[in-house]
Amino acid sequence: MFFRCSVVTSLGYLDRCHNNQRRYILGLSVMGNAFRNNLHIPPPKGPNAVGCTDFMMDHTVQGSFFRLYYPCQRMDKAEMPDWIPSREYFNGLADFMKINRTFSERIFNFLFGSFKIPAYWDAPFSCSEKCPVVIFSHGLGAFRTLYSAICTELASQGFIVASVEHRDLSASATYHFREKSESKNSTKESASDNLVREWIYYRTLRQGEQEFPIRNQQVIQRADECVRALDRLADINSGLPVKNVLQTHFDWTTLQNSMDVCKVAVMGHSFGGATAIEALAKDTKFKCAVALDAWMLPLRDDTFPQIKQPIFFINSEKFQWAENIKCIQKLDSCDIQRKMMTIKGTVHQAFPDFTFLTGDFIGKLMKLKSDINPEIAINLCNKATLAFLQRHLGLEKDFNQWDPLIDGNDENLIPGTNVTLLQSAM
Ligand code: 8U6
Repeated sequence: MFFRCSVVTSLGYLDRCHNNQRRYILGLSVMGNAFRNNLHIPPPKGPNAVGCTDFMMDHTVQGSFFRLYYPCQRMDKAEMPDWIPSREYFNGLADFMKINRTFSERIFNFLFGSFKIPAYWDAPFSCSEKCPVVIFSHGLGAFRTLYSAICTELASQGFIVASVEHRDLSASATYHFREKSESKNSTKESASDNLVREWIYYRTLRQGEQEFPIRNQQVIQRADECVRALDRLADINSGLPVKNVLQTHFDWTTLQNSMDVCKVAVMGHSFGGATAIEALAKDTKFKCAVALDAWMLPLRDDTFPQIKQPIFFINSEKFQWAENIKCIQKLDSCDIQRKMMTIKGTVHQAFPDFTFLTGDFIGKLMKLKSDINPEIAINLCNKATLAFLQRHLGLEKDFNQWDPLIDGNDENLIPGTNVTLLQSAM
C-alpha cells in the first residue's frame, strides 16, 4: 500500500492499462522527485488557456493521426496529459538510439515518465475569434508529443495546432489499428471493439543503403500526411461528421466554424522542416512555413522552384553546415520573403521538449541542452515565429511587436547564419 502512493512512485516501473491510466507496478523512489526538482515543460504565455486532445481517422496507416492543441475554457480542475503517452514510445526511442529496450525503459521512465504537457486534456474549446491553423511536423525519431513547448505557446496565442504523427517509419514509434480477422462476421460489435493496436517503429537505414531515395520517399509521405491533417481539420470546420477512432471526451462538433482555413501555416523541426517545405510545394493552402533547423537532404532540387510561399528558417548554432545552408539558399528569392536567423549557443535538439527536462550535466552530455538557457531560446523561437505568421497570414494581433526578431535583431540572435560559406559556393 505504502509504495503505491503517488509521492513514492517516481521510480515506478510503469505499464499502460487499456483504460489509458498509468499503473505503477514497482514504486520505490523518493529520490526521483528530488532529482527532477524544478524541471518542467514551460507553460504557454499567451492570453488563452490551452486544451489538448488526440485525433485519428481512419484507423489504417493511410489515415490521419495528430495531437491537437487549441484555445480552451479556463479550467479549475483538469487533467494534464502525460508527455510520453505510453511505454512503446520509450521503446521506440531506445531503438532509435540503438540502446537496449528493457534497460532503457526503466531509465527513461525514471527520468521522464511523469512529466505532463502544460495543457488541459479534452478541455472544452473556447475562442472569441476564428483561429488560424498550424500543422506541425516532428523530427526523425521523434513523435507528436515532443514539441509541446512550441505547440502550446501557439495555441495560447490563438492558433489551432495539429501536431502530426508520421507513419513513414521515421517516428520512434507510432500506431494505427488493424481489424481483428476472427470477428469479421460479427456485426453486433461496434467498430472500435473490433480493432487492435498495431505499433510501427523507427526504421534504421540498412548497411550500404543509400539515404537519399529513402528520405525523399519519406518526406513525400510526410507532406501528404500534413495535407491530410489539414483536410480533416477543414472537414471538422465545415461541420462534416468525423469519426475519431480514439475514444476521447472531446466534442469535435464544437470546432465547427472555429478555424480560419485561409490562414494556414506549416511548421516543423529538422526532417519536419524539410516536410514543411515539401508541403508548401504540394499544397498552396499552406500560406507560409517555419522551418526549425531544417535538414535539407530529403528534398529534391527540382521542388525548390515550385515553391511560391514565404519561409522562415530558424537555425541552431551548432547543427548547421555549409552544404545544408547552400541548399537553403537555393530557396532565396527577390520577390518572395525567405528569412533566416540563428539562435546563439543552441544545439539541434533545442526545439523538442527534452531540452527542458534534464539537468545541465546530463543534458549537455547527451546534446539535449544548449549553452543558452533553453527557455530564452524557445521564447525567441516562438516570438519570431508569431511575428512571421502574423506578417504572412495577415493576422490582426500584436505579434508584430516581435518583428525585429525576424531580422535577427537581438543579443541572442544572428541574422542569417553563423556558418562560413566558401566564396566559390555563393
Ligand atoms: C538523449 C529527435 C536523447 C533523449 C529525440 C536524445 C534524443 C531524444 C531523447 C529523438 C528524436 N530531444 N529528433 C538522452 N541524430 C533522451 C535522453 O529524443 C529529437 C529528440 C529530442 S531530431 C534528431 C534527429 C536525428 C538525430 C538527433 C536528433 O530531429 O531532433 C541522428 C544521429 O540521427
